[in-house]
Amino acid sequence: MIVRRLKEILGTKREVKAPNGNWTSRRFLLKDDQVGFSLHDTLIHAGTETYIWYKYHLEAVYCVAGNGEIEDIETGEIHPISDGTLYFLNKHEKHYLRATETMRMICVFNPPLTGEEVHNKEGFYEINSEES
Ligand code: 9YT
Repeated sequence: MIVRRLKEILGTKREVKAPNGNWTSRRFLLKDDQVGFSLHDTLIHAGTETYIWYKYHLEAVYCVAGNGEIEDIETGEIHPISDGTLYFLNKHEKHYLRATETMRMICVFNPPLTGEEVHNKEGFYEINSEES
């Protein structure tokens, strides 16, 4: 059994901040934990807009606090997000994530992140295809 608490993650390598300051990701489970996915408690900071395209990952996101919206760039659809909203990027959708009020999101990635990934210029996390 693995038991971890947020206070044990804060200030360690498992707390990853976006270089542009838009989000802070507290990574509870990573590839090394060998559970087949990674699980993060992520804050999307108020007033930010982030372009994201998870080219290699599937991501499920469940909002437990705050509010904002996600825009599917291809369709132009905008979905409001608040406590109790789940979205799942099952088609690697390019999107904008906007936070009106800081959003706390529980994020699950498959394949799992390995550690300290941040978005590259194209908005995705690199992957080492030999590893996964
Ligand atoms: C919801 C989302 O994709 N936010 C960006 C950060 C990412 N989820 C992470 O690494 O925790």
